[in-house]
Amino acid sequence: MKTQQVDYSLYLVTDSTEAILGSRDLVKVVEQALLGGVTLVQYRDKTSDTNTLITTAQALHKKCLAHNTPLLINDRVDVALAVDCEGVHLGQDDMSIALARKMLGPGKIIGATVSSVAEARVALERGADYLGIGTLYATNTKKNTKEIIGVNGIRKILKYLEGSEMGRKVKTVCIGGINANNIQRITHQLLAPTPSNPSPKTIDGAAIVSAIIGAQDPKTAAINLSNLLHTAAPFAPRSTNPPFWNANKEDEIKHILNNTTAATKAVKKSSPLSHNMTNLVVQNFAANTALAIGASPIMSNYAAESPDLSKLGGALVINMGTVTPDGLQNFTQAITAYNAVGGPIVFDPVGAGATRIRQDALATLMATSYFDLIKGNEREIMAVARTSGFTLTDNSQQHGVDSGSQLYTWVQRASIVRRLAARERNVVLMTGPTDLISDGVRTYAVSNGHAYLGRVTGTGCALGTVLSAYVAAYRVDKLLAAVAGLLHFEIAAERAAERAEVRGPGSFVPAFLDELWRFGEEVVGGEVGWKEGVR
Ligand code: 3NM
Ligand code: MG
Repeated sequence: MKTQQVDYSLYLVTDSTEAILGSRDLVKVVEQALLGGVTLVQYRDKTSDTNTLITTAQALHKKCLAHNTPLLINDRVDVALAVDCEGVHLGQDDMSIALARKMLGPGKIIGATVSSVAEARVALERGADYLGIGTLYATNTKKNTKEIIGVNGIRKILKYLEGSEMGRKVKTVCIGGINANNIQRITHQLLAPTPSNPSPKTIDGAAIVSAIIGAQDPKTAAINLSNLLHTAAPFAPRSTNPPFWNANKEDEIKHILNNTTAATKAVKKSSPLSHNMTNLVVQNFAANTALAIGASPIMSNYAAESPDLSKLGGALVINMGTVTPDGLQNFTQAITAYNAVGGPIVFDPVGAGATRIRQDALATLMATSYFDLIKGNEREIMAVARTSGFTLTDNSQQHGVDSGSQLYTWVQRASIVRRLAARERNVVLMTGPTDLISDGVRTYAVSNGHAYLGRVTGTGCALGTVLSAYVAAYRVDKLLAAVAGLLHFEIAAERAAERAEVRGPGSFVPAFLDELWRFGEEVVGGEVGWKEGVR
């Protein structure tokens, strides 16, 4: 069995402990997993004596051969030699790759655990056939994991590997805490093509212990994981594929306006559900805003309702405005439900970066969720960008949840918005006097709006609600759905402020709701533009 022919996609790593295997027979469990479609097996047993290791490895090898699936042994080169299986997997404290290669010969597979670029470099130089990159997420299966590196840690290593021919050739799997809830998001977000790099290096597979070995029915678990791995994530089709990459601007403007008009019609016609998990300051205003644009709001912070709500064709708003431990748990539960059905999620990281607690909440949410759209002011989006792994020079902490003065130049902001969207494979909106919005390829600037919006509490959050209705109702193009929602909101504010009876923020509010309501199907012309150098 040649290394090149190995299918790394669904890589089963075994565990013989009471906590995961229980009292079941490992060989039978692995056989079920093979029937379910695992493509590679690693026998990992940290406690049994050598004789048991060899007997079990022999039995496992027989089953694996019957399914034409390679068997690797964790750590024990001697056991691999004794049963003449297909190779070994070596941790950082195990035998060196060079020595193992000498003992096993060139035909065997040698894999190495790596957690950093430095370790990846060494493993590559020493001739590892594949890298097991981890620890992705915290796991109960391996207690002495060195570091939780998350999707960003994996990205860094993949980026490093992309830099050399050997790196591009080496196979990679990620490991740690992978299960049916997160496997599609992980593969979706690790593959983030951009126009300059349409096929970036990504992982070749997912290495899994407890989600298969610990499953009640390992065969069904493997079938399910394999299906998830081989079908696009439910949210993937809405990651836009721009038709106008090389088009001229006039055509592009026409295309934008056709789509935004259609999106506004779609919202009015379908009255999409906007499920808001939002803070107590803005619940009333956000609900009124949703009603005014023709959407159907439900304000529910109780996640137990979300499996039902997620099936109604609407979208979810996660607003971090008044975050609490309970709230965070409700958020992740609801996100899981919407991600599972591909229901769009708008994330509003209110006050992100302002406190340690919010920073941690942001990190948790970013690590466990796919958000279709992230919206925030400059500081919030910069905090999100840092959490996503960007190194930004400015470290000034955010003081309140209002936007404050701008810290970055226009070009820097546009560049971050675009790169963040490309990395997260979603849409990112940075609000400000000029709003910047991008799907990682197309980046637009919208300069509509009015200063009164900054004098009324909850307008930013209400914008999140509007955007949710638009991405729910208009699935043709996620970016343009969001642009449409943004225009609806900002232009209604302008029209309201121009009304004779509006004397300040107080009288602005009812006028704004009126204009949101009246904003119709008229063609909005000449009010959207972009600047050179951003695309
Ligand atoms: N190695 P589960 S994490 C065996 O980080 C192993 O190198 C890891 O188990 C590493 O799929 C891990 O149950 C355990 O989370 C993964
Ligand atoms: Mg080891």
